[in-house]
Amino acid sequence: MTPDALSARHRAAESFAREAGRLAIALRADPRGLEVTLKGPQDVVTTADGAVERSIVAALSAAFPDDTFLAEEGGGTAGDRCWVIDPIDGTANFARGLPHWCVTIAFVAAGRTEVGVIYDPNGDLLYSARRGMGARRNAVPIRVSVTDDPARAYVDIGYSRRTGIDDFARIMTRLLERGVNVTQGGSAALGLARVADGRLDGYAERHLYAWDALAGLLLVEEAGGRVNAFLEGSGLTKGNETMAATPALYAVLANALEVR
Ligand code: LIP
Repeated sequence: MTPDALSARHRAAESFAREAGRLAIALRADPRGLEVTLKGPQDVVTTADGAVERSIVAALSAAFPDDTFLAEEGGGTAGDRCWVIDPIDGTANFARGLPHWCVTIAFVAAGRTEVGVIYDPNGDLLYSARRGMGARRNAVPIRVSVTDDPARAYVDIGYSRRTGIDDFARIMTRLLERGVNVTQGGSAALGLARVADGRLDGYAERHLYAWDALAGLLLVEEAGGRVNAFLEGSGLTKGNETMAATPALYAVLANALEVR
């Protein structure tokens, strides 16, 4: 793809992510209320997720009619030029009015993430990365933290019912035994964005879908962090393990998840 074609998609992702965030806030505030349902054990979805996703897909497909889409609610097919969209990442928080959720949009070309955008409408923070061109928060360059000591590290470890409780307990135990401070925010994308801007030192989760992870992983990589090869194998369509951290702490996460 030409640099111009990627720049056009980068700008579009930024403006459509902002618009989508504002729509989600408006739907959340709508007195007619949100319909909240479960699509699996503790896997929450609201009427806003679908509405916001349709608005993003409509805008992007009007701008780039030959591109394909893979989105959390509507699914899709992963072509050579593919938009990967999670309209509301952290839906469980969103449904409860907890301000820890975001809009996340990634663009994958020829099997590689080229653009990643995460918009946090609660903080009005636009995280944005383009491969090879660094990462920014509200247009200001960001870097991962310099933390290298596990006893000073603060990481976010995600969990879903797609993976085993014992496995999660072992991961937490290994990290706590290393002296690491652990939190669980409930939004993988926002957790990864906060690793990219240095406010957290790492994020890991046994299984995430591409729409949860890709934009955040590119942000961390472009901010000088180390990430796993999420798109290896069938990562784009089936999801994968997710690990992202400062270069010095990556091995601590990999050890906790027992992966190379
Ligand atoms: C969520 C992720 C979270 C994970 C949840 C879910 P959603 O995304 O952000 O890290 O633990 O299972 O996948 O469903 O809110 O878009």
